[in-house]
Amino acid sequence: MKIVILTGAGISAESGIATFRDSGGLWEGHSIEAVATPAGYAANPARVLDFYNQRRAAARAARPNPAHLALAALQKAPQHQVTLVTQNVDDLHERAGSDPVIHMHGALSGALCAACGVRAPAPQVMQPHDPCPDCARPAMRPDIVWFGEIPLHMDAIEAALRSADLFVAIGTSGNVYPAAGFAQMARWSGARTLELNLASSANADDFDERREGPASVLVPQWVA
Ligand code: BJW
Repeated sequence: MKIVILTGAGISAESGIATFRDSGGLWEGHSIEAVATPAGYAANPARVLDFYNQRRAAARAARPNPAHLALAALQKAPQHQVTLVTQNVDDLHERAGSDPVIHMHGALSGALCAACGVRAPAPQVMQPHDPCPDCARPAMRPDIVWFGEIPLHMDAIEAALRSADLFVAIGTSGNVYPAAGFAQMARWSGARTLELNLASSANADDFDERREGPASVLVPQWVA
């Protein structure tokens, strides 16, 4: 079976990584415009880098939970072809053993030169005006997709959605596009759609089946 899985912040919540829109989530303590837009970065790079430096440290201290581990096991099962797409910028899927993982919103482990476009590993602590290892200009920024920027690997994701038999969304609120449109796209192409989430999402109507509960319980149950 061809399965496309989309994960969001909810899958890493039980590893201790804050979500965005839940009570106590990241957007309660930070303005989206200030820390997750190119304009916010241009206005105050130190504030944005501090936000991502803190999140890089939090992700490093976290460990994969049973939901990440179950998906890694499913991806290895020979009877399925699993495309794992995550909106998350942590590396908990990789640390659970998943390979490949499509990071459509970038990764905390990466840095991107805003001048020449070269990608490089991010230092644990990024500072304003870090020099590019290739062109030497002081233009390194987090390799993260901010609002108004184009998500990564869209061609590969759309191809997988078009041929999927099953689409599964795990721990994502369905508020941010284009990811929030994937269930509908997969459905139009004939896939069954399943949502695993602690609570109802904004696009709950796009799913043939919904199961509510914590990812660390629901995902291993579904994979078994
Ligand atoms: C649990 C749980 C547990 C908790 N177990 N579950 C008007 C209409 C339509 C679109 C737009 C519009 N105006 C602007 C747009 C586009 C815009 C957009 O969508 N805006 C909306 C706010 C309306 N999108 C963009 O700008 C994107 N780019 C784009 O569209 O380019 C055009 C283009 C597209 C395609 C092809 C060509 C061109 C870019 C979006 C970038 C998003 N960036 C962020 C921040 C950067 C990454 C980072 O810092 O980490 O990405 S925003 C933030 O939201 C982050 C996340 O990846 C993303 C999604 O959040 P997620 O994962 O859903 O988390 P939460 O917190 O929202 O939800 C958590 C869920 O978990 C909840 O449902 C809980 O119930 C659940 N949960 N604990 C299971 N234990």
